[in-house]
Amino acid sequence: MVFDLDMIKAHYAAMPGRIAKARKVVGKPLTLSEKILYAHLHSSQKLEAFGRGKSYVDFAPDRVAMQDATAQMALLQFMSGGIPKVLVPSTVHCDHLILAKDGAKQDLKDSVTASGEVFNFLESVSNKYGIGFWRPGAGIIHQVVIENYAFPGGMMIGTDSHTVNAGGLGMVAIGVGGADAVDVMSGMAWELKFPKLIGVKLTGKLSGWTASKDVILKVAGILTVKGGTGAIVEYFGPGATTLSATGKGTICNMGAEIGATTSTFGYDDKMGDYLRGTKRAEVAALADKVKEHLTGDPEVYANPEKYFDEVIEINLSTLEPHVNGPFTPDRAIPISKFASEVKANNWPARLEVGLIGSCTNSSYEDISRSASLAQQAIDKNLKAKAEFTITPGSELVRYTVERDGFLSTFEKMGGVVLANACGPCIGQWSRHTNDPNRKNSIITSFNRNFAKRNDGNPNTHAFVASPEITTAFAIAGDLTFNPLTDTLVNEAGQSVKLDEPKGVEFPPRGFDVKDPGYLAPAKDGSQIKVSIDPNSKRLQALAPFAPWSGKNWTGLKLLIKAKGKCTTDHISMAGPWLRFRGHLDNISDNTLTGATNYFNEKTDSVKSQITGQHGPVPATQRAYKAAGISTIVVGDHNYGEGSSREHAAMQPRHLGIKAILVKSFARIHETNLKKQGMLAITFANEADYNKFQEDDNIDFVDLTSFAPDKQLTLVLNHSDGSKDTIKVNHTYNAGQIGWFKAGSALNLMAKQIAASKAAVKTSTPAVKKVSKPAAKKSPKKVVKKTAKKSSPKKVVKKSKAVKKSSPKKVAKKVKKIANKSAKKKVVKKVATKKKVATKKKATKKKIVKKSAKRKK
Ligand code: MIC
Ligand code: SF4
Repeated sequence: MVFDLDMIKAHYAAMPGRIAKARKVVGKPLTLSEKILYAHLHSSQKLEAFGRGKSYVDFAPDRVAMQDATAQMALLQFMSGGIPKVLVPSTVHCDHLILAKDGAKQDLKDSVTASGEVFNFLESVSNKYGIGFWRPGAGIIHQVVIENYAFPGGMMIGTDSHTVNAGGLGMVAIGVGGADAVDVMSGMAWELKFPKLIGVKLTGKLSGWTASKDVILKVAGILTVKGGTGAIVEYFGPGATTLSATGKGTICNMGAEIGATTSTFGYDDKMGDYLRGTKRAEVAALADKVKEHLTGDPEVYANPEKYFDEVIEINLSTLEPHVNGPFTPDRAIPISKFASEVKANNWPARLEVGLIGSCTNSSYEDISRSASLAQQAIDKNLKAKAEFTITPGSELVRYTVERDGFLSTFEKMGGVVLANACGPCIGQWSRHTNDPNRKNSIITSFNRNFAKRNDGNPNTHAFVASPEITTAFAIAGDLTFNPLTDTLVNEAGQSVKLDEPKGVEFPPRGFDVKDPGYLAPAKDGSQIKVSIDPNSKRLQALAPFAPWSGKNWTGLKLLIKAKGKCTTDHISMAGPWLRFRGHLDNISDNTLTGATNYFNEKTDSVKSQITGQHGPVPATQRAYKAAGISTIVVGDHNYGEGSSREHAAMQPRHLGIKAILVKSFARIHETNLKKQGMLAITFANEADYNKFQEDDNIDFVDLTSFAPDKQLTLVLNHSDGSKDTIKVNHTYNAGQIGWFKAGSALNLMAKQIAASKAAVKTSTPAVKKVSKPAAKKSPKKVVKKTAKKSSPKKVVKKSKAVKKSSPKKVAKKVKKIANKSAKKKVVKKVATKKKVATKKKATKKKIVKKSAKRKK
């Protein structure tokens, strides 16, 4: 089944022309990333040579994906926007809310019971608004996307940081917060700072124990958790074309761990094979026809230093397997040095659990290579010394590897097959342990290993490695074992050695699946009712955040000065808290509970300036809110690293925290804060972090002149009567300042939609006055045009309306106007675009119809 083939066709038809124009304007050969970005400019975005790391640019992504834990908030926001149906192909995937405990069947059943209310909500919202729905058990979002939706040269966004996985099929796929998804689903432009470009040249060929995962483990070691911030990592070179598409996906997936905006690879035969292998031969044939546009220009790859901001070279032939961790994904250790590191750091050498699979590493290739080791363990009479779990990424993979006997091989080795879901990767793991605080080691083929992430235990040392290395360690049960060189003693007391893993990229008998778990939405969902029980503990309708008062802020208290790593897991923990992802007030009770207080080095213990006592962060903040006292959070580098969860921004906002001041932000989190109307600011002088004292009263003295590229000034009034005045930076552009003033991006959007609706009511046709957007057509428009060709009558009827009055343009127009925050003008200007207004409803209906048709 090929989804949205018309959209892909239309995109490929338009891509060469768009790229040629962009090349002319930029004035030099283009990287793949630039080709994809320039080919996806929003219709209202003027084509120019954008400044990397500087220009804010409006894009029109081809599709949106959301997973259950983030979709709840995204869709609650979408519903409040008043748009009848998504205007861009979108999907929801139920994967995060499934608790791993006893094995796939039982766990799925239990989770569907425990989270039925949420799954039903997501299903009915999807049905109503034209969103494809993947049921619990269908698989993990990124594996399902690469198997069904990703296509070379496409652009998508997803409400999960590992959306980047689709780079394995040559997409620019970017993780975002739910509010961004709302923009795209509503047909508005999606804004992104034009990324910098990091080129990674791969030479040589993988062999033996080394796997694709080791490429990204190595890159993470080189670039660290913030080295990719604001950049796209583009892989190329002769080594790149030797890697399978899913191997490329693994590399791109974990690119989220270096903060990269995304990672991607040029289209090659391996991608074509994967498309054909997953029953998308039509897409492969289309891609083949435009293949020179689906990779960087030859001049770029011949002289990468001239075209990328940074270039890294890795020789796959000499690359060693790596193990990264514990507690951070960028502590990269080659396998030859791992045993000595384990000993030198006193990490627990006994391995308790090895976990393979997840969205990062669960291809047929991964599973078959790991199964070859499991088979050896059986053949060589070795008993696995550690527990071992397997998480298939999708039902397609699970069904196929079960059919081909791999799952039973794992089970013979003592492995437990978990549901096709995130499970232990996101703390949805009811781990069998007698002491939840014991110091212990686990190893996974996942991507993240922050403290407490997998099992909530701060003393679990989680290491990340390839599935092959993970399986070998699970057999050995000992982290000082080197599978490449060492022997193990089997049940008969003999010394045996594991041979190199072997596997195949594709199932020799092809992929198969009985029930992929997909539900197409209703063609017309207008009659579907979505109701939220006001007494629900899991779901809560959203109330808009209050707009900015227009005044400077004075007398803010310091809620917490966070020390060191403060990831989104520290700000809004996952695991058991995932159950409240649709209930903002309930989930706010975990706000910042993982952050370390600089003043006492404890987590979830801050001093209240009301009582002088120390207490939990959420309760302290709620007391401030109740007393009408505003607060600020201060933090370190790369604040908000990790997940795309906008809860990490919405919760502080909901609890009354006004500003987050840090040394640096992770990209998605900074945007999420801005979108939710928070003030996200950075120290102009990092050392000023030290000036904050526990009892400070903080004043913002020039917020009333908040403007792009202009520093803000804070006065710290210390309890001894002394003061410090400090400068802070921000990256808000004029539009984003509009979000701040309105209270949130959503507030502003709702205002604009209301204004455009009002204009629809009051205006009369004046077609000729509509100004034509200067730049290119959005991909969607091309789809419409293509479709039109097949029904000539309609072409005549629709062409003007479609051209001039797409809701997208109306929305964009209104957005632009509203950004100037002249409410009166909005109405006036929109009213002069009378044609736009009168045709709006009709056009919207037509588009909606078409997008529904495109769904399978
Ligand atoms: C993760 O891997 O951390 C998650 C859970 O998938 C998150 C999304 C979430 O918090 O819901 C992510 O990566 O964005
Ligand atoms: Fe799920 Fe883990 Fe992948 Fe996030 S990284 S989508 S939690 S499997």
